Amino acid sequence: MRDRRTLSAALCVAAGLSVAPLQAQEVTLRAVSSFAEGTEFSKNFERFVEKVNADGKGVVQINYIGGPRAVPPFEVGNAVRTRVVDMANVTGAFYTNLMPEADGFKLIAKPMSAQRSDGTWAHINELHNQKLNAWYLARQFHNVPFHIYLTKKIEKLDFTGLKIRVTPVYKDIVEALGGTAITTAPGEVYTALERGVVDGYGWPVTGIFDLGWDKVTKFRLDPAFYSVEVNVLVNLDAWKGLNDRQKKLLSDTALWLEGLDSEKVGAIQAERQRHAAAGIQAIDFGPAAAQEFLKKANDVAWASVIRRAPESGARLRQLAGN
Ligand code: 173
Repeated sequence: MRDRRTLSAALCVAAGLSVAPLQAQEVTLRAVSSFAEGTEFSKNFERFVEKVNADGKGVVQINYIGGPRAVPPFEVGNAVRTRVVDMANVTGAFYTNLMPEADGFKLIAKPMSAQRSDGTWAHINELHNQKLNAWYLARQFHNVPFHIYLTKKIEKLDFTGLKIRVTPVYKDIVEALGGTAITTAPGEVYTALERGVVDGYGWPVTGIFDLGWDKVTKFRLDPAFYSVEVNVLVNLDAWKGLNDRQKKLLSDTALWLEGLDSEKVGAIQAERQRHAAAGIQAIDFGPAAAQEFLKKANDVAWASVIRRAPESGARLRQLAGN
């Protein structure tokens, strides 16, 4: 028996094939985050990496290379597509060039448990398979909304004359309110504010303290809107190369990661208090204006997604139910 195995191994080597190991080997995946290391939208992914590395000894490991110093945020989607990296923590807003529908994910605020059982996850996974050569392993922060933050007070819901830093998340609503949208990566927000290149910026309710933006922020415009989405993607070839045990460990840990969203309910309240304590004033024009703002934000975003991706955009809207 031993001789035969040795012989077949020798033949494989001679034929240029790798020798099938008796036990599946540990696989190491290279991962990056599109957000700075240790900041709000990297932290839970970093916990995910730690848990995979603890639970996956001998099965699967993640080599976390780090944040945007490794790969610039708007290039992370392409880095996953071409397998420059095997895995990434990245928002769809950073890869709308490859997948215009990705701009619609912010309009889907259902918990991931619902998205996984009602076909939403499956549809979005298919989009990632086709357009990004990626497996949609997890989505985080469905219950965290966005705000527009300002350095100047406004007297009504009108951005005329204001320059606002955006990503695709906020571009349509900023322009619909008469503002000038200037796209930058998160890493350029502080300097843009400090130099007066912009009068405000879009960002989630959480995380503005991480890079010191509180020092150059005076107002937070209410209401909050949309739903944050930061996804864990795996290059599809890398995913297909994993065995069932490796896939299961990653998938189970992905569900655990999505479950961490429940921590955000309390964290958001605490963050709003922290804004107030830092002297960041809420601007609120009352319930009628809020309703009008939310309707406009929803309408312009769907119109924009459906214009760029008529078929899958319409399907996404159906799944979003709004
Ligand atoms: O503002 C941004 O850079 C952005 O689009 C985003 C998306 C998800 C989480 C944090 C920021």
